[in-house]
Amino acid sequence: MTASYRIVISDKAYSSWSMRGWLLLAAFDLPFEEEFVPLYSPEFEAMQRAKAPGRSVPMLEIAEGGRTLRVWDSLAIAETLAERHPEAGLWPADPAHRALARSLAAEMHAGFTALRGACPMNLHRQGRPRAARPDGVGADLERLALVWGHALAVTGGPWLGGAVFSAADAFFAPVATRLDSYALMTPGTEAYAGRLLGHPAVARWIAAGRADPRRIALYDGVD
Ligand SMILES: N[C@@H](CCC(=O)N[C@@H](CS)C(=O)NCC(=O)O)C(=O)O
Repeated sequence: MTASYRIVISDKAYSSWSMRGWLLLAAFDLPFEEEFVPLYSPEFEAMQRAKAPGRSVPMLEIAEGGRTLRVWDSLAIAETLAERHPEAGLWPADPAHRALARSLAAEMHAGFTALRGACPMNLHRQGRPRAARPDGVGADLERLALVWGHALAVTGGPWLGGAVFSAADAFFAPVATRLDSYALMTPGTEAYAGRLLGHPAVARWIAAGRADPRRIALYDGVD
């Protein structure tokens, strides 16, 4: 049975969760269409009503056998695509590396709240630190260096799960953009973050985000 994929996403410059969902298809060469819904807009609210009970982006729509399955939440999208396409390599083949990659993606999904809250993704911002570094950001940067360093040492890199880019790397891609945007690179994070920013699918998203003229004052106004 042939399935077709559509990923519902928001502004490429600002929607970090959309970036993760999109990468889970684009970085693994899975064919898909995009549906764009602007953040903080009546269209977004209409999408939430039309596609309830899912209410957030990214949302993956799978059209198959005359019905449409909807999967919202980036971690659910990763697991659904990995299950449907074992050959695509969303998770590493080695069980130990796979356990590590899953742990890292889950920690990213649930954590790093200080960094995420204080430094929202904004691809229009480059190399400009916050006026004052909010509490908790330093601890999140130390944690990043620790878990990235551990994964790269255990798997041999250059990606978190080993030789091949996996869903764990996709989950951290928006974090790498924040390190760049807010000048937060550290000796323990800059090599891997730089590699991540240079990955072809990641670079494609970033270029599209920077080229998008729609600006959101809430994020552009961060000091
Ligand atoms: N846990 C969700 C978070 C998704 C999320 O918060 N997306 C934001 C946009 S970046 C959103 O859709 N917010 C609207 C809402 O939650 O009502 C995921 O992993 O996909």
